[in-house]
Amino acid sequence: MLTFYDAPISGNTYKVRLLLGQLAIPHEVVRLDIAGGAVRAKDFRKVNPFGRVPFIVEDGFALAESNAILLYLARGSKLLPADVRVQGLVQQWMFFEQNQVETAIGLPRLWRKFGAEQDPALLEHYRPRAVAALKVLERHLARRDWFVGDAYSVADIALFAYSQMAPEAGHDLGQFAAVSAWMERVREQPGWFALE
Ligand SMILES: N[C@@H](CCC(=O)N[C@@H](CS)C(=O)NCC(=O)O)C(=O)O
Repeated sequence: MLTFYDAPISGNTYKVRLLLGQLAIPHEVVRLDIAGGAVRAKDFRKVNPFGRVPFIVEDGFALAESNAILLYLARGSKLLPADVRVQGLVQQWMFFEQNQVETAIGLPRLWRKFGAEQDPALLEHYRPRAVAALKVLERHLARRDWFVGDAYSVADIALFAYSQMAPEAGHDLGQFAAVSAWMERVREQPGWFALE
């Protein structure tokens, strides 16, 4: 049995929730309260030394990091084609997501939406980085429907999670027509559901 340690609000857990739903993978959910500190609690750290969600355990095999979890769970499915070069490109975009998109959009979104600390200097630090990342996505999607090849893959799931939050982080997606059109295509995928 697969156990999925989940929490609402998080874009990283949303990626895994979406994939589990779209691939109809049987699992049980342990829902943790991030704001209440459950993810950093001693008991959870015993199970998951990373002290973060998402996290999965399958028959004693434990895995952290949202994109590693997506790649593991999608193996052999239409969301992760077998071709090694296709997989290389999927991983390229998933590393880019963690490195350039997730923090630059996710942190300002968290601060603005949930009223946490709002250090103007930090917001200014992340703003150009998020815009630069969105421009990379925009240029890539200008002539393509999907990030890799001609089909929806785990790369699209990974990149959708935080780029959809750009407006909540203070960015106008009106300037990113190709990204906006791609988001609509993602929303039309069977089994898609919105982030809570
Ligand atoms: N790079 C990790 C990031 C995991 C992460 O930062 N998770 C956040 C939620 S998005 C978390 O567990 N926060 C709990 C806390 O900081 O107490 C991934 O992709 O899974």
